[in-house]
Amino acid sequence: MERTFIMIKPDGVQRGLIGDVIKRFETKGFTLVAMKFMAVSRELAEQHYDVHKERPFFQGLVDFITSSPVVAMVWSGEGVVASARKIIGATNPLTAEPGTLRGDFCIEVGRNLIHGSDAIETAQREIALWFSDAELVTWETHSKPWLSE
Ligand code: DAT
Ligand code: MG
Repeated sequence: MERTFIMIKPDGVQRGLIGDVIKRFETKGFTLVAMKFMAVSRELAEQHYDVHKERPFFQGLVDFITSSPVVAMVWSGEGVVASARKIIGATNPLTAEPGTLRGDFCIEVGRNLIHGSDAIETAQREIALWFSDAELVTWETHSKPWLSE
């Protein structure tokens, strides 16, 4: 089954929005595979955002992600990578549609609440970076027949 990596960034944790974020993925019908509350090392932050290392905002982004704890998660479901990106909304919260997490809960790109993998291959790389195989839990929700035919 398709999986994606989701991280509630330090602003989401500090602002008490952990529950709101998790609720959106739960009520949509996706399945939680792994979750941990953690401080992020500089090394992990730099690896996670490696694709942006030449961008002017890179150092500030790494400083921000390592400044306070985050909630790292893996969610699974058919089409979860693209669907999670829609639930999250545009990178700039001011252009993110109302109803999306960024559209509803934040106002600046540097404090945009949440990360979600942008493609299936990216998700595989990020899940392997943040979680060991043993931390990924295989289980079946009792709601399965009520969510899918
Ligand atoms: P996304 O998080 O929507 O995948 P991205 O991969 O382009 O967006 O950028 C990663 C993060 O870097 C983004 O969530 C916030 C930060 N960022 C992106 N563009 C920025 C900018 N122009 N100024 C400051 N921070 C930026
Ligand atoms: Mg991205």
